[in-house]
Amino acid sequence: MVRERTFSIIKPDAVKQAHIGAIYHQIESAGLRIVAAKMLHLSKAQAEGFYGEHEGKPFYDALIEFMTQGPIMVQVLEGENAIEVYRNLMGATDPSQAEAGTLRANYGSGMPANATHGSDSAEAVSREIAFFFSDDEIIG
Ligand code: RTP
Ligand code: MG
Repeated sequence: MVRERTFSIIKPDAVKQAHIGAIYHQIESAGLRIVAAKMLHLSKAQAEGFYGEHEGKPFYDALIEFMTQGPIMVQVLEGENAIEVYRNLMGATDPSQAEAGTLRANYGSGMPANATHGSDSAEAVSREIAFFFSDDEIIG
C-alpha cells in the first residue's frame, strides 16, 4: 500500500447546490484526508489551462463554459491509493452511468455537470496540484 496524494475539484454545479459538506463527508469517510483546500472562481484562461488536454474535443467548449460559471472548491487529498480510491468514490464520468452511492451518482446531473473532478494518474496529480497550490499551502 502506498500513501499518495490526489487532486480533487468540487465543480460549480455541486458548489451552487450546497453539496460541499456532503462531498467532504464522503471523502473523509472513504479514508482520505483533506490536506489543502480553497474556493475560487476560474477565469476562462485558467479553465483552458487546466483542461488543455481536452482542447479540440467536441465537449471542450461546453466544459470551459461550465467550469467558469461559478465558484469551485479545489483540494488535495491524501491516503492509501488515493488516486484510485477517489476515482472509485466519484464513479463513472457520466452520472447516469455512475454506481449508486458514488459522488457523481449522488450529486451530478449530467455532462458536463458531474459534480467532481479527480486526477487520473500520478503525472496528472503533480501537474494539477501545482496548477492550484504552492508547497507551503499543503499540510505535510
Ligand atoms: P474529470 O477529468 O473531470 O475527473 O473527468 P473524467 O476524467 O472522468 O473525464 P474526462 O474525459 O477527463 O472529461 C473531463 C470532463 O469533461 C466533461 N465531459 N463531457 N459530453 C461529453 O461527452 C463529455 N465528456 C466529458 C465532464 O465534465 C468530464 O468530467
Ligand atoms: Mg479527466
